[in-house]
Amino acid sequence: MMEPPPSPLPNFLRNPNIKGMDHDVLYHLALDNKTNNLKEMFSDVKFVCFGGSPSRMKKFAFYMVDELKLKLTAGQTLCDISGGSDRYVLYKAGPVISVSHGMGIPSLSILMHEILKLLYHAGCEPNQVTFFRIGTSGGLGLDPGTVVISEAAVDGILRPYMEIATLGMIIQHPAFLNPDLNNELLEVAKDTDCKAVLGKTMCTYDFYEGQARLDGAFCDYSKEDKMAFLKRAHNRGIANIEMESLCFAAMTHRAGVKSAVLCVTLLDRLKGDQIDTPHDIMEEWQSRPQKIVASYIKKKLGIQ
Ligand code: R2B
Ligand code: URA
Repeated sequence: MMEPPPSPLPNFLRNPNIKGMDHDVLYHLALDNKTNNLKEMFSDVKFVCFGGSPSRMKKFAFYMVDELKLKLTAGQTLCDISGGSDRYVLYKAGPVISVSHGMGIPSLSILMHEILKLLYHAGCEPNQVTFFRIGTSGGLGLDPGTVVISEAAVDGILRPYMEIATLGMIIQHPAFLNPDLNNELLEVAKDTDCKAVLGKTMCTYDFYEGQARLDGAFCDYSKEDKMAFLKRAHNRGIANIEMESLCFAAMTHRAGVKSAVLCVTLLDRLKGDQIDTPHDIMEEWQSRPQKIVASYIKKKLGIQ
């Protein structure tokens, strides 16, 4: 595996324009730095947990309230701080933000810009905050329900960078994740009832053709082509396939923020394409990355 280049000096923002703006609207989060006292609201944030689904991230926020033994007084509940927008949900449980990112790189990328700006306005320090993506994926040769901790993220043709068309040019942003954090997460996972493995993650721009499915609305390849592609990827160390890890790894690396991607596998893509596991089993599987991250956070905060 390629050695990570030295992380750039931690800095949520690499944009001099923001410092010169006295009003900054985080449009998709329905927050801004004038109406909202972002320092008061968020300066104590130490962990930001991202996941695709709004309801899953709401559940995770309440789970963290229990795990961190936070006291909600009678009549109090957590509210969606971004409730003024229906793009993402954002909850805060003590030092933990739980936020939904929708599906795919474009949706995550918009959110990531606004979360990094939010933490900047709140006065947080990049090297004091850790980001997690807790999500779902299709596995390669793994029992469904296994959690994959991504050691690297690559695109659909196995390249370790995210490409963004910027000013008419393709700019490549290298995607790197933190090996020390991954090892700590693997250790923590051993104390849970969740099976976790380290592996490379393929991040695609599409769920169907991008992931070599045979069951999309279009399919111009054979089952043999599909299997040859997936087996080739598997032989090169790809353990799972999803749709955001590349952006997550690239943007956190660019900001100098420590991050990890933990995705449970919902099926073995070497055996099929359709996700038809009963809802209750799937719910339990989806809680597994949450359990590992919650244990890690508790350990860091010294909570038993
Ligand atoms: C995992 O699941 C979603 C597609 O079903 C996508 O957001 C991803 O990465
Ligand atoms: N998410 C994906 O992107 N792919 C899968 O196969 C399952 C979940």
